[in-house]
Amino acid sequence: MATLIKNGTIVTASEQYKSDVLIDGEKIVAIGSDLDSRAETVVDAEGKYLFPGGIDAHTHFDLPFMGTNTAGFDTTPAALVGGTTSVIDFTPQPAGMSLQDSIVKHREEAIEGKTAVDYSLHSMIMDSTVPGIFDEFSALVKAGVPTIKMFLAYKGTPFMVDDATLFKGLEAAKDVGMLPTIHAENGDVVSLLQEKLLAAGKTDPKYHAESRPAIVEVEATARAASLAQAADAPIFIVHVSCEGAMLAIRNARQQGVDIFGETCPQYLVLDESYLAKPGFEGAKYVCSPALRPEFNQEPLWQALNNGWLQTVGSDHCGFNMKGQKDMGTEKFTGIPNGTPGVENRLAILYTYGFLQGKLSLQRMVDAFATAPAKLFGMYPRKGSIVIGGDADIVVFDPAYQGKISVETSLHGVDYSAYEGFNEKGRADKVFLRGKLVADGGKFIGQLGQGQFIERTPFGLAYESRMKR
Ligand code: DUC
Ligand code: ZN
Ligand code: ZN
Repeated sequence: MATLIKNGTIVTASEQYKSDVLIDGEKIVAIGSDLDSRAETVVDAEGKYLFPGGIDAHTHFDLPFMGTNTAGFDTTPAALVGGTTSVIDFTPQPAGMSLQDSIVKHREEAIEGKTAVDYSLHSMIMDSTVPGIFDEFSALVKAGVPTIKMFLAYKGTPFMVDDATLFKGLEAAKDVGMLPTIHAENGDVVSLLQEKLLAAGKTDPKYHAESRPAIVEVEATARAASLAQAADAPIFIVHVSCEGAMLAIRNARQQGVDIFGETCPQYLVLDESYLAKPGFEGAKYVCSPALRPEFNQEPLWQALNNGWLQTVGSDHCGFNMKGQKDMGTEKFTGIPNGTPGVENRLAILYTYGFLQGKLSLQRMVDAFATAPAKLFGMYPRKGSIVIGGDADIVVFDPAYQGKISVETSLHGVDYSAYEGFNEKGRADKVFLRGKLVADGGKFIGQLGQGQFIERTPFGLAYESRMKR
């Protein structure tokens, strides 16, 4: 079954040009002008951009967290209508279970037969007391899972690792070519600040930001970078929320540390004033790291446009206000941390980045698709529009004008963090491995169509960089 997309403007991380694209089965088989083919389906993309299907390397579907569970993989059509065709989800590690068994369990129980997007998994240490946990890394790499998350926050839960564990993890990851990804906040200090605020009767959602100020993120980011340098390991810092943490990454990189960073749409367009909305509404915006004072947004856009931060992930974490966020009406520490956003990544980057002159289209495509594909071992199968690659393509209509609303969202959560935000341009048609799965904002695929993506180890790229 062949599809010809005619007259679109292909945008890659390095260029843009008008061209036709021929898809046969699941692959892109030709790119060129005036392609003449007997394709069964012809799509006229005159006046539209062709972007590679997005890769959201930071999602939490079906994550047990803070006493409840996030929305599951049956809500992944939200990703597709927003132009994201692959996600890399963080795999929960049940207490006492090995990392490998956790991967098998997450796939079998939460994902297979349910997911609409292609997916891969990061391993995630949630119980570092499991014996031999670092010895498992090489088996994870062999199973196509070459990334591991470690948390420097969430004291009092099994998530948080101490510096010794972090250092051991960095060394073990490096030895097998894994890329460690780090949640960088100083969990000890956050815990002390939380206690102090609650003791003073400061229980509203807005105190979430006071309990985890930017400096605790800056300190942990700089510490993680230093320990990566000490271990001679590469490192990827997730959800960079503030100028200081971005500068810590940029400085470490200038000193030769192989460090990379991600920011998220919420840190680019929302600020800490949202946490102080009337009543309990601020709970919608309780995520960690916390939303920051607005002045941090410009430096984050600048960092993306200059390549000081490489990727944008959503940190999608779908909790309802009713029945989940409201567990924290008495005190902000009871509010499950996280915001939904898997549907909105491209909309925010295009409308508030490109159209406002903060991000070139090339940098946008890189942060949205190509850089995550390269860093996380999915390139060139995913992440660009190339002959031989999977036909994951977004036909993007720049003329569309709308507004983001929970009413039209597919994310399966009872609010949108971007309610009322303008959406200029949108993913008009989305192809996943050659199949049209979203059309005009509607999901027209099937749950269960998503496939597991085995990823290659970062170490392959790392070694070639080191030999330069
Ligand atoms: N931050 C969140 O906001 N939610 C889940 C995990 C995390 O680190
Ligand atoms: Zn995190
Ligand atoms: Zn996260």
